[in-house]
Amino acid sequence: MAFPLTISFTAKTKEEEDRQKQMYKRYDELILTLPAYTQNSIMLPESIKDSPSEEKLRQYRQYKGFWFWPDMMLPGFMAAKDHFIPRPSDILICTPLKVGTTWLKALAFATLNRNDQPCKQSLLLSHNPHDCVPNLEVILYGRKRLPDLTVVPSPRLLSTHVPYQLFPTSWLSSGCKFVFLCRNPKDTFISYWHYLNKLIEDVNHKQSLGDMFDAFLKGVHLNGPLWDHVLGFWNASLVNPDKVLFLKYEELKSDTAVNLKKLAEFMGCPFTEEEERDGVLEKILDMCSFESLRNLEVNKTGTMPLKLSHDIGNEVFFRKGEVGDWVNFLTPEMAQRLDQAMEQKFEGSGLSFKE
Ligand code: PAP
Repeated sequence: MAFPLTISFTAKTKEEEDRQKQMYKRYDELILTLPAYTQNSIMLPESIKDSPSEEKLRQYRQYKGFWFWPDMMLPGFMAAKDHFIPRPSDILICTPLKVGTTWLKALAFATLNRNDQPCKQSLLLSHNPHDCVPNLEVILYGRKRLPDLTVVPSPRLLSTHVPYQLFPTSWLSSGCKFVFLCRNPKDTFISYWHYLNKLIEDVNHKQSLGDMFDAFLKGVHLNGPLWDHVLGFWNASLVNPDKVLFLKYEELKSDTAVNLKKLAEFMGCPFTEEEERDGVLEKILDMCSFESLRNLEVNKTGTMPLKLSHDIGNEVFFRKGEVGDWVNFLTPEMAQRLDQAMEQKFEGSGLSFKE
């Protein structure tokens, strides 16, 4: 496989392909036995009818305490959990949705590959960051066939939206590194609300802010409860700071250079004094800025291969890119409820999202 994505698959014979299809079928069967949240209530598996693909965006399944899209994420995660073998040199970008993953992927990719691909020749100029740093559960293992990742040269830069608590021992003991990014929960929620309603084409199925807000506070949020997702990585970063780097979107915004240096050091490729003098860091920051990425042709007109009935334009990943946009959507009462809930959840952890 070369990056960006041309995935080669492990199955070389028809028999092996059939065996893998059977395996994915078993995952699907298991997923149908999981509790679901749909149409604003948690439903038991037996009461859920098979639903069209768009409805599956509004329906989550709960797997080991976390909520997932049943179609687009869970089978892929189950396959990755059982078959992905991390190398000690791998770097995994780990995020809940809508916290700045696209940006972090661009920064990490540009930094890690800066010798082979100086900014002027970067693949990021012609490919969306999600194509350069593929996601394990949605893209690589989400196609009902196992990808052959052994052909990818080290260090492999991959990503996942799966919470730390669900990582199998094989990932945790592999020695690979995890870079985690999170964001103020109010902005995360608002960004996700916009995103979901972009993915849902049918106007009758668009999600109201109020319904989604109530669900969010109950913990029903893609790859959430958000607080558990964040705390999983937070606690791991305290125990194992060499293996888990914990970053916040707001800090990345307010001092991108400092955080980029931190990221480079963590990935094992610190910027040299000479590089700093030559402005290598600034060039990466410029190339990965919201305006630069958003204005690239590929991000204005390109599309993303999500398993939906319609194409998703790459522009969906570049909405506003601001801190505090929640204020334009949440009432003061909603904001207060969310703040209080988060304060409670994070109490005693040493983690906060004070503004
Ligand atoms: P994903 O989970 O679908 O990959 P993700 O990239 O994590 O999405 O989050 C998208 C958010 O990051 C968007 O925030 P908004 O909805 O509040 O606007 C998007 O605008 C923002 N974003 C994307 N690229 C950048 C960037 N280069 N700098 C800052 N923010 C960015």
